[in-house]
Amino acid sequence: MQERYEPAAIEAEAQKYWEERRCFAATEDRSREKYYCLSMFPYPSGRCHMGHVRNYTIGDVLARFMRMQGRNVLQPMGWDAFGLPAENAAIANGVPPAKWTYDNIATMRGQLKSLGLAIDWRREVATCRPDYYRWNQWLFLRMLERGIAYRKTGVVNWDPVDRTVLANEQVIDGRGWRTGAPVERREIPMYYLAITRYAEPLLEALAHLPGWPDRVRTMQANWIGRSEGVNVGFPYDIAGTRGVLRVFTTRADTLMGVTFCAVAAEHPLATLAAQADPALAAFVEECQRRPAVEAELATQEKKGMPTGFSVRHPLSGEAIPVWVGNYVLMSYGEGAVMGVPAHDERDFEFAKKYGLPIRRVIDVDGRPYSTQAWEPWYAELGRCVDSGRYDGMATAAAVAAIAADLAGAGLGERRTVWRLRDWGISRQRYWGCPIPIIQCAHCGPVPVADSDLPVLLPEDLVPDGSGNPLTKHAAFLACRCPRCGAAAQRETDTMDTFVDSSWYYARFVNPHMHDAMIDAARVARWMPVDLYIGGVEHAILHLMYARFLYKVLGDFGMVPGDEPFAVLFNQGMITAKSKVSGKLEKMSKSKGNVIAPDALISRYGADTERVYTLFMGPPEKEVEWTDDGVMGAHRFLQRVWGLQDLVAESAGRDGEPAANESVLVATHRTVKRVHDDLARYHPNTAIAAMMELINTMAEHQATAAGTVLRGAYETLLRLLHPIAPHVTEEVWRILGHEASLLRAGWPSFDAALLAKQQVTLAVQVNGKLRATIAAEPGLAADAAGAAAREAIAKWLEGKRVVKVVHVPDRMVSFVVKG
Ligand code: ANZ
Ligand code: ZN
Repeated sequence: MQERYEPAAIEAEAQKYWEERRCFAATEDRSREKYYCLSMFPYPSGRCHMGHVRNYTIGDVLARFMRMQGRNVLQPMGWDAFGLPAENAAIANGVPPAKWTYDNIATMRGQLKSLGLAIDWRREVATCRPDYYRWNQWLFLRMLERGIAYRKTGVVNWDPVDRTVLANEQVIDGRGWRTGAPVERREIPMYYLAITRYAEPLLEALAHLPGWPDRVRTMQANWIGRSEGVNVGFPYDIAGTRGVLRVFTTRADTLMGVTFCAVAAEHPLATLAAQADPALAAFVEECQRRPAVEAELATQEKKGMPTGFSVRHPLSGEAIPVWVGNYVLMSYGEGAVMGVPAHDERDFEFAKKYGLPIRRVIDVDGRPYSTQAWEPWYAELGRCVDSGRYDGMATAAAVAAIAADLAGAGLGERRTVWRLRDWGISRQRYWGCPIPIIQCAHCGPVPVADSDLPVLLPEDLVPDGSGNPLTKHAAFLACRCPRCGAAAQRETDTMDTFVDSSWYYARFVNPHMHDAMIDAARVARWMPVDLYIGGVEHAILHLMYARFLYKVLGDFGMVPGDEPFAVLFNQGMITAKSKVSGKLEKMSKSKGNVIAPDALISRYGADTERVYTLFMGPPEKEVEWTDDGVMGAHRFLQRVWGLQDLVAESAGRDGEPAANESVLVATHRTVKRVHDDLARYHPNTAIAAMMELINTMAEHQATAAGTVLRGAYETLLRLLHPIAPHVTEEVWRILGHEASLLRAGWPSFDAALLAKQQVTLAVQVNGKLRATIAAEPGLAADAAGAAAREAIAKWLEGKRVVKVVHVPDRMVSFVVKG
């Protein structure tokens, strides 16, 4: 009899074994195909949570799976170590952010090691260390030289509690994303990175990222927000001054339906009108106090005031009143709109409120139009009516004709407008990478010389809540102007931490290089990242900034290709019943529904934790934590461990042919399934397949041959290794193998043997037979669905799948629309 399954001892042993043999070191081996597996590095907030465990275990499964298949694997880990929480902890506890951060890193590193992740820890980086952030500074200076980084005074979102500037996307419903405080507007000088210069390539490349989830690509495309339209000029003569009010519209075909124009509160015409009108001046000021957030503007109540001015319609010559509207953004298009209440919902609401005329000029399939209430179809494309010579024209033709007529009159041209804004990176915070600039009274802002990098951040300051302590730190502030030599002051703003995380993936390739940011030859070997895993909360900002800086680095000749991440995988959330609401919610301290990874590891072992988090469901889906599930995972591993007995007892026995055949076929089938499941990132169904193999082995434990059962067992250990590395490694050793399972190779299967056993699945689309595919019997619904999709891909093109029906071993049927 084997001893009991004792995870604590087994896992300590296995981890020691890997460490001593440096099993996880990523050495460059150009004879093998590379695989760069990267999980988004964590913020060292204190302790790891289950979200981290899920994220990093999925990555580890793929890294080990690829290793066993002979790929040259790089799987590193580091720390996104600058940022606000460290400062807030400092304010609360009086500990310097540096100490708090380094302590947290030590704790979390220990926790990740206890999970048995196959990480090359020699490559660890922390963005708060000078040997990392000096390259932020170096890169900033290179961008400054080329105008990609520049200084500009701008209106910013000011969080009055954190006393810092927030990016638009850090403002949620008009409040700071972290503090929840209502955001104010302020004007200060800042540094920007010209991401808008890259808007076109950033958008274009999305079409060539098949390894990215569609929804992330859509979110990125919307964020970049390319709009094609027409700039229309409305001439005016106001108090003796002639000019043209320019507006941007995507619906030039509605030009004959314009009944007013609206300008932003910051627009020169608003300023002019406000000079003579105190009520308007007060309204303009009220509008300016609002946060500069677009999403907010879309939903807030529409408000406006007339300027008293009017402009002339560029085609009809009719007088059009000009209003100030709180829903018009100064920073988009021309900061002014032509109001077409009949076909634009915002304009409709505005016109209703202020009694402005509504003039319908688009017919949509002859549907009856009423100005009583807004209907969404009013905004649809259609044909021009009541529009003079444009009557009957469909949208595209009308836009072309109107644009041409406007151009002829010198009052319009086609234009492409982008929603994307340049990236303001200055933060009035202490715990971040110092911006390498010196403020000289004579020369203005002067870049720090390369030879003086890094500009070191003092690590012993304790912020007290009254703003950035660097502004009071004489030793940090004092310096000489690099240009004129006069006494000068250092810039005290630090960089947005998204700068740090925009290029760390490239630093892992040469983390200890002292004389350069990136070793171009080695980066060319490893980049792009083959699999990038992380939460969907990073779908826009982090990924956009990382893609942007990668393109900049590419222009500097430092990295290969033009995209950093070939495949992106977003893992789903783990939920548990909230102690507060009783509902399923994301694990969080405030909900009292957190399960601590360490407690689980010390009770059941890391392998149980890994198996459970992987078995809970497809890794991209949200899943609910259950204690029963944990026990199930643990029992599965006990069974795997206990199979040692079965193998020992059957040794030397020849077995019955039918039993041998069953076990053999099951083994080969499991190899194929596990391989396919892991290759499509579904360890959950791979685990289910292995459970079936164990059942088959148990069924024939008294009748199958010893060699067959042992073969099945050893195959199982290899297949299970990426998922439960410790117990498999230990049993492998007990069975007498010298080398690590990581080097045992990935098992192959006998396709001919499986073909004999295959069933035929019919694949239908909307009730019509479109293909048949051969599959192993008992194929799970999602695996069958995936195989079927591939076979009928062309029938799904441009369609939306509304339903998939799976009849096991017989049919997969798709219902599609569109
Ligand atoms: C007239 C019109 C008629 C419009 C109609 C729409 C529908 P996207 O697609 O997001 O680019 N717009 C232009 N500049 C604006 C600004 N600074 N602030 C607020 N709104 C602005 O949106 C383009 C449309 O947004 C433009 O087309 C304009 O309204 C509005 F039936 O012009 B449209
Ligand atoms: Zn100077």
